[in-house]
Amino acid sequence: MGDDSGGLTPVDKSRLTLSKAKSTAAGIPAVLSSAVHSMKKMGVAKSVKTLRMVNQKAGFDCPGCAWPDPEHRSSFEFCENGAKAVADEAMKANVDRNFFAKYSIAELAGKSDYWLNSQGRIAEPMYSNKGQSHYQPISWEDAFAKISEKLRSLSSPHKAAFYTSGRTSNEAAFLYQAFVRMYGTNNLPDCSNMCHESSGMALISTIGIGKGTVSLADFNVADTILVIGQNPGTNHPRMLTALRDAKENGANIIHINPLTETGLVRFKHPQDYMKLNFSSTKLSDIHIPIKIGGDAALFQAVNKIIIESGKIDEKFIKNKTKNYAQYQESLRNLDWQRVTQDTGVSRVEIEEVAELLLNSKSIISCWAMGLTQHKNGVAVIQEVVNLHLLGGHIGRPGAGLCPVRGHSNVQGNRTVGIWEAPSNTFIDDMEIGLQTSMPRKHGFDVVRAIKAMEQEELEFLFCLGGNFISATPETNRTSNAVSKLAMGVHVSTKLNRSHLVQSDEMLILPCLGRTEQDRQKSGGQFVTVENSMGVVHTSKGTLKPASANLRSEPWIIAQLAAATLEEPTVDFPLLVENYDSIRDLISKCVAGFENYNQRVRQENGFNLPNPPKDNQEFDTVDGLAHFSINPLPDVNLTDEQFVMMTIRSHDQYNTTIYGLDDRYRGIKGNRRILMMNPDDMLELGIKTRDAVNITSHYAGNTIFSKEWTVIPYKIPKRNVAAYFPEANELVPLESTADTSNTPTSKWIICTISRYYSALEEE
Ligand SMILES: Nc1nc2c(c(=O)[nH]1)N[C@H]1C(S)=C(S)[C@@H](COP(=O)(O)OP(=O)(O)OC[C@H]3O[C@@H](n4cnc5c(=O)[nH]c(N)nc54)[C@H](O)[C@@H]3O)O[C@H]1N2
Ligand SMILES: Nc1nc2c(c(=O)[nH]1)N[C@H]1C(S)=C(S)[C@@H](COP(=O)(O)OP(=O)(O)OC[C@H]3O[C@@H](n4cnc5c(=O)[nH]c(N)nc54)[C@H](O)[C@@H]3O)O[C@H]1N2
Ligand SMILES: [Mo]
Repeated sequence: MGDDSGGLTPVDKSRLTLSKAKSTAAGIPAVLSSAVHSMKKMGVAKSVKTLRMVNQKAGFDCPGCAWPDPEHRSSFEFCENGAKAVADEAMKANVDRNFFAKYSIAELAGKSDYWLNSQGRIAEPMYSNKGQSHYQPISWEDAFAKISEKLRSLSSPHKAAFYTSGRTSNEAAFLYQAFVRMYGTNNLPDCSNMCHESSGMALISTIGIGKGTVSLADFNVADTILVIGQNPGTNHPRMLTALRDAKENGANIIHINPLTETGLVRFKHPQDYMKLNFSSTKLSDIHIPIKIGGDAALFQAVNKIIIESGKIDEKFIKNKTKNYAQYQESLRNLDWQRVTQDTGVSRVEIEEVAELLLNSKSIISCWAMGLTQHKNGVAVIQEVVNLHLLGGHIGRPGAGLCPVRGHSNVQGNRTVGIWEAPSNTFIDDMEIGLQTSMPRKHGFDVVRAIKAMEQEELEFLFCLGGNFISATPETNRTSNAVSKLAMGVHVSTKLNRSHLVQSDEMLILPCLGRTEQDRQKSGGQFVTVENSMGVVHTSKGTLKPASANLRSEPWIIAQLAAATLEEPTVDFPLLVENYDSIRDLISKCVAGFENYNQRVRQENGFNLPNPPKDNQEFDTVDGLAHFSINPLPDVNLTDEQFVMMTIRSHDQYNTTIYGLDDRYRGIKGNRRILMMNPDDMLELGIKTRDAVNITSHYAGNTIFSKEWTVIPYKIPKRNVAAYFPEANELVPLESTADTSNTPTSKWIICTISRYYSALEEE
């Protein structure tokens, strides 16, 4: 393995400038930044009109993230990054047949992600066959004919895989999984596999539901809120409003993160500027600068202190939980020296955190990728669950678990069946609702799908959104695997790298985005989505579609199903004439969606059932919540090794790069950078802006990547950080979390050496 091409992600560079990381998030710079972004892309009038519809009751759900909307909304219910996401979708459809005639696929592959995205919306369906240098236009009809012919010709339905990225509506996701299962496979890998899969696994096994247990109102009455492995200032900016309100109501906030992360230091609400209130709120009371991977040790230590203090909820533990005695026993001999070594945090600091927690009447724990993308992703989240079980901090006002989801409907996608490992109950209900039989054998998740492509067990990949090549690990290896496929189909809004790594035949099908009007035979349609807190509500696009040749995702799936399935028991195209019919079918097939059409039209939508949150009930095998006992992970590094986390900058949405600046961290103009502790730099004799090579190591294999620019950053020693997706070439495909199989994108063991340019070597 390993080549020295610098990987498959060409980078854009302007001049790298460095400044001090910001201490205050949002405020006027954020308002300005979003205004500039949207106005550049949309023009002033369209910007104002569009941004006023974001997250309003009659408008569309922000495609930015899954954070819920408050019941009493302001006219300004979006954030800087939501505005960027909206503006990005509202671009002109310049990526048309002329564009593809001008640039060959090879030329496009040489462009950066930033350049690709900034070309505009894709205007019409495109096709390329093996050996062709350029994409050619194709009619929708011919596109479906080609795809269905391929699907019908495969020797088994299991030779095909169907990926989903989490922006898809409930209506599209439901139809999609119904089609795929009627076709005959559960090969439904999705972005969750790389995201919150560890959360789902940890929560199902302990509290009986794979979702969080709090609502927005709980933030107002919580005593203490933990924010663990998450950067809300950049990735969930509207969460800062909830944290500020919580703080004003007296909550303490504890931030556990190797980095300080701007939003959690100080926060100014953009709206306060409108009211001329210039004060900012200090958000986190305690910041624990944990070493990457140290969280399990931290939580075991905290839980041990809580148990030994005797301040536990004995009644809850006795009546509602299992395995407490074993858990207590497992912590008896916890090794403090190991704890302080693994966490990089002193015993005094840990005791301070534990003290605050054991005196809190209600605790909320929020987390994101800093916990899930680790080898012990499931186990470490179970340790957070243990904390909540000790104090009965679940299913009461102000208390509960809060995995903060990423993509705006990723949670809804799972609820309506996007899962390669469906439960028998789910399939039973689908079979009854659709009067058909469906496969039960579990399918491939993302990592297994890539390996199956490598082995030529898969021949066909359909992607409903997303950017498979750039989001997945080990870019070179994954690209090689994908190029072995007979056909790749991408339903997309914007051009991305996945369109440029060629399978034998390739199709790009351009679709409507969340912000655009969707008209079907019966008239204008809305879709529905589920936010991070289990509320299902409507979303209705208001903008004129970027091109007349775009189609809605439900329409695309329906046409494909009609062209492919022999004798479907439902008339897919008829369902799409009026999305109410799709929702009626969901009512019949998926638990919790009774009277869907009626309930989703209520003012704030409706809550899906959530037994732990609603009644402190746990839908596990024995009806009890489970304490989990997990050994600490091995986080030892040798003298030469570093551990790298791959994180998001402030100017990107996953693989969509809006710009080259990471404003809050003070890093501008270059994304191929490596953040390093200044003491480590001194030890290695590396100066600011020196170029280095990075080699990642896993199970005896190495991956080499050259020329990364080092910058000093406040990060624990021997920890380094680089940006996703540039660093994905270094994430080993084999390195995944136990049980959830999520790539360990926050734990990449690597070594670092000086890079000498050809000139220097001479
Ligand atoms: N603007 C914008 N919004 C987004 C996205 C985007 O790209 N841009 N992406 C969306 C998606 S899909 C998702 S999943 C979310 C992602 O939201 P986040 O999870 O906030 O995203 P990351 O940048 O991956 O940040 C992970 C954080 O975990 C910390 N961390 C890393 N390793 C560890 C560790 O071992 N322990 C602890 N305690 N912390 C650690 C990092 O320092 C970083 O602050 O955001 C969603 N929202
Ligand atoms: N190293 C590393 N890798 C990671 C992560 C990490 O932290 N580090 N994070 C992981 C996480 S949390 C996630 S969720 C995945 C994200 O993986 P994906 O969801 O696959 O990636 P995105 O970048 O969100 O997808 C962007 C593309 O989606 C398309 N798109 C946008 N809107 C729409 C729409 O409305 N409909 C359709 N059909 N297409 C649309 C556009 O063409 C755009 O180019 O990446 C994962 N990969
Ligand atoms: Mo995600």
